[in-house]
Amino acid sequence: MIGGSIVTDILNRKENGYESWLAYLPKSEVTKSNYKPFLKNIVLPKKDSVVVNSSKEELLRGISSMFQVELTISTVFEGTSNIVLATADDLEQVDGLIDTDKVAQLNSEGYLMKSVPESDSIIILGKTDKGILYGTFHLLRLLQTESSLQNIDIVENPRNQIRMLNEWDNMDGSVERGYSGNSLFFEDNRFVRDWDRIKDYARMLSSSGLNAVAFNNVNVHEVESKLITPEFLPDVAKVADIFRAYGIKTYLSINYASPIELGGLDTADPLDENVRNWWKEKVKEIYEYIPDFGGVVVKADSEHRPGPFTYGRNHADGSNMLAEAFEPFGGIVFWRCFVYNCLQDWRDRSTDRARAAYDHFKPLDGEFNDNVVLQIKNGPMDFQVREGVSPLFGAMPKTNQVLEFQVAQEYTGQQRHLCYLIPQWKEILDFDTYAQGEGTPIKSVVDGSKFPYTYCGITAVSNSGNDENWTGHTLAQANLYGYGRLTWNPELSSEEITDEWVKMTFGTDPVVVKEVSEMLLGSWRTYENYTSPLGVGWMVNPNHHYGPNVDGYEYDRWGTYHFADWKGIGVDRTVATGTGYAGQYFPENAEMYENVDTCPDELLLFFHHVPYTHKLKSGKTVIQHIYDTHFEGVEEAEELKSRWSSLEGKIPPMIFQGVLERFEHQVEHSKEWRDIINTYFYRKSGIADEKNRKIY
Ligand code: GCV
Repeated sequence: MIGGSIVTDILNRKENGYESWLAYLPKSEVTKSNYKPFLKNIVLPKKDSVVVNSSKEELLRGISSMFQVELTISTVFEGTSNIVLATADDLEQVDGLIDTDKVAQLNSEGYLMKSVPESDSIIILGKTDKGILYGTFHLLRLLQTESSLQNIDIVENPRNQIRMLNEWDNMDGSVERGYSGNSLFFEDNRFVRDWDRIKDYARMLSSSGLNAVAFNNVNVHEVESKLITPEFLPDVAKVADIFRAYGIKTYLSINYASPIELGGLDTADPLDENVRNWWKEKVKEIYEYIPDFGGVVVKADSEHRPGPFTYGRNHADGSNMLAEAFEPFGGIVFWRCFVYNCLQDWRDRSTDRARAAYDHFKPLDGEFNDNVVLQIKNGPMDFQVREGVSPLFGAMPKTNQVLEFQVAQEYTGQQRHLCYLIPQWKEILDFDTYAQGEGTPIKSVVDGSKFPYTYCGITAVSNSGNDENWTGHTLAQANLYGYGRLTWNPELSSEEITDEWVKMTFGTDPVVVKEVSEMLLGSWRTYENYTSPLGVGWMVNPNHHYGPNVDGYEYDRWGTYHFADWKGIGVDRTVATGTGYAGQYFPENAEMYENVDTCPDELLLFFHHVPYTHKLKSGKTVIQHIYDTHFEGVEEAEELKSRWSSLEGKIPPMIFQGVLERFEHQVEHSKEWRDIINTYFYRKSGIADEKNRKIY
């Protein structure tokens, strides 16, 4: 009976999305015969480690599931049909078969992969065991996507040093902005009992290329503050053990006021000697439990969180104080730049939320310690479906930076709507900042190739939870996978990443690959079409941020996030007549945005207040654009639903049904968006739809 239930469990897991892109779907007989010559034995490196063990386990699991072959294990490379796992210490095993110059090109996470056709073997050689792990996942991906193994000669290094996820998990088990169940880490103010699930999560993250996780919410409340105390550090260490085996470092978000809340001090002033010493002792204690602890993430002076402003200090004072405590242990302090006064009266045009991060941080360039990294959201507002990019990228050459994305779909459909964000992230990474003249895209700032940063890379708010399929909407798994892949290599195209994900998750049936890929790739534009127009953003219900409400956003009591009146709409952020935000960019971009004629249509209302009759470059008026895109968006949502319906029988039934239900909701909800937005602007402007469609 027990055996029976395990079998059912595994079947369920394949059927309900739990196995994600690591489902290792069984291959057809023809495919098997192509690959079988390579699949007999694994040769292990001389030096064993937990990471090598994870690589071995994954190969055994993947190959047995796809090919029903049980690999043997050896330590010597001889005969044929070997998958050779090696590090730079094992060069004699592969003598003459690989180009040693290429080994010199590898960084500590890089690997080379080479096929040896004479002996039907594949060599995966990492500079360290981490390279072996990433190379193993690469090999499995080639098998999953049915790519040729014949003439492989690859050298791979991750482009970004830090490739991180921020989980916004609370210890009561809830997840802030979580749309896929509860926390994977906590329940009832303690750690979960299901450590296996954390291991599966680590496998998923590592397979996509990630190497760092901070697993509690950046809003650190009373109980979470205690994560850095002996009450919880043993459990933090357990999570770190699991992650370590997959090449992932563990970080925590901390409460800036911990010296008061945990230490009984009467201040958290960063220049106070007692506070500084308290942190030094605290950090020492953390490292006694977790010797390779990564460091901390800090949200300070933002949305009611404490910070150095309370003591008349700035953010360099606050972060450097922590950085000093972490420095002896090699730890990093991620200091978030999401600092703004949410209670501000935005009617006063001399202030602008979009300006806040730059205004606070730019003047401090050069004042941060080497182990402080500024964490900057991709846009100056807050993960809207469309907004400008943050002008801080490239503006602080002497200060480490990481870019922060949001994989969780807070403002992009909350994982009930399909909104595949890889194309959005590509646009952001490719955006030319002009920080060092033409050709300084954001990706080249955060990968550290333009400025001598000690630490840099990309982080993101995770979209996973304890729903069976991890992400609520099964197709939202593609955002998590794609985030990792893009972070590893920002040069990958959206199409390549999508193709991989679909094949790994649903198999290689060309109809499924074509349909699902096209659906994913167009879905961001569709979502934008029926929600907030032309970069103006927001227009959501207060607090939970789901569904249309033009004047709803809780920090906008005066309609000042769009300034819509009977004549026009948009926020004037020009230097000439507005908030001056446009002037925070380097001159080429500043000029482009300043001028209404050169400002791209999709960001027009982010930078300019214009009459509804203003003509866009497309030739349409703003008001007609609003009407048209909202009607089109609904039609596109309907098409998504019918394309998905056409795949019945080709997708596991449970996943098919779950996704279909979400599309049914998306269609209805897109109509609500269309009607509320169109009606609002029809009534404000009094201008009729040229096409005479029904607007109430
Ligand atoms: C974790 C937005 C979200 C908050 C989030 C905050 C942040 O305001 O709505 O839930 O808090 O961003 O990034 O800190």
